[in-house]
Amino acid sequence: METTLAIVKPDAVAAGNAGKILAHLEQEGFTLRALRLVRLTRAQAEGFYAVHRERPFFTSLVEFMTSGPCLPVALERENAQAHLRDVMGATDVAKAAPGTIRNLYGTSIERNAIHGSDSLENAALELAFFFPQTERIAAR
Ligand code: FUP
Repeated sequence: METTLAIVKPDAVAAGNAGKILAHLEQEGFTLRALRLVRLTRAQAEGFYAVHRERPFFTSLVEFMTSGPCLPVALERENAQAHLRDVMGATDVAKAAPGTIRNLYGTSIERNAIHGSDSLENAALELAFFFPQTERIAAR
């Protein structure tokens, strides 16, 4: 069984959509393995998105990700990493397929409701970023 990282982003938490997004994920067969409500510091947000440091949207993205609490969650499922990316939809809400989480709850390319690891390698790094092994409920 595979585990990946999702973050319900500050826009979705502020809009009161966190519960609906978790329910959507559970209906897709994901099991919750770890969950936190955190307000990222600037340094944490910059570190998490370090790969985008040189991109024009980086400053705004860090502002947004530190603007309020977000909800990192470890999700287990068969093929969890790829399936989460399908269920999330495209980065740009305008291009996200109907019924995807970003289509349902996002409002722009930046305020797009949810993050999901984009590879298994990044899933391992991002899970460790938020959840020490001791905080994760062991897979069955
Ligand atoms: P994704 O993996 O779908 O979250 O997309 P990226 O890793 O390419 O981008 C990470 C985040 O940067 C996106 F979720 C939103 C933000 N972003 C922008 O604000 N503008 C852009 O043009 C691209 C990404």
